[in-house]
Amino acid sequence: LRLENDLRRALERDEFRLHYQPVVRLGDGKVVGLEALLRWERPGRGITPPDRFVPLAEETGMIVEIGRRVLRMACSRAAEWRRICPSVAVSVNVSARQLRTPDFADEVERILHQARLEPCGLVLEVTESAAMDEPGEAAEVLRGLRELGVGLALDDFGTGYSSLSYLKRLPVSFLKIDRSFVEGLGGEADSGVLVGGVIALSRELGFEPVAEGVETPGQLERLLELGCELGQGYYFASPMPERAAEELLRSGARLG
Ligand code: G
Ligand code: G
Ligand code: MN
Ligand code: NA
Repeated sequence: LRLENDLRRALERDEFRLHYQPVVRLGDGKVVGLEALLRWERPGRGITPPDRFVPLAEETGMIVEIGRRVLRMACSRAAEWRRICPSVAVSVNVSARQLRTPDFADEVERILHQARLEPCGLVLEVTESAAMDEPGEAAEVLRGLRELGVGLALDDFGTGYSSLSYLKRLPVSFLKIDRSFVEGLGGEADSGVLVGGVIALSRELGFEPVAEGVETPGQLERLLELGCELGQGYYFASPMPERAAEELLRSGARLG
């Protein structure tokens, strides 16, 4: 209850900020996207990461209002950044609860319009379990979003239990390979067969694979061998404040 009140106050005081982690082309380190990651910045108390408050925000429904703020912030940033780097897209994590809001696609459309952002400048990341939850409804909302022209990514892939026939019907552009798979690459018990399988499955379904949690040059090398072209992780860059992300885009620097 204490945390719930604090969250309400945080909304009133506008204490939510976004950090951004670059998504890069693995072949040359070019920044092709930025994933927005929510941070709660409390004066005098430092930064609270999302796993400490997103679950409660979901339970209480506050995630709907927080998520709206997140989308507004990310879309206005994306519109500015596309003037620096016209092909860059910003990804936003969307929770199951938001996806079940019946007019979610209309809201996204409104926010894109207000931010003057082309739909292709936004990618919405949905976890495999959120996409699966009440399959009919989620798929319907996802189709509405897809019709708007926003990109969709299936996040944390491999941690859920999606049926192949269901996956095949999802109107998704990207499949993000969960970092637990990437972790085992290039080490002693190399998980290359597994990751290779996920990459093949992804392409078979028409989804572009994106590797998460790339931390070492060995993992990068194996991902390239396995035909994965996009990724993100500490090896390239950690999530960074808005200002630093903008400087990175302006510099045009390659990462890695
Ligand atoms: O940034 P960090 O690694 O601490 O993120 C932890 C988790 O919080 C990740 O699973 C991420 O998807 C989730 N998350 C980050 N930002 C948001 C957000 O804006 N909305 C929602 N619903 N989840 C987020
Ligand atoms: O669930 P989602 O993929 O949205 O979570 C993103 C989270 O992963 C962020 O909280 C981010 O801080 C974290 N993250 C990003 N890169 C790496 C990495 O290379 N290794 C690890 N362990 N975590 C990472
Ligand atoms: Mn994500
Ligand atoms: Na993820």
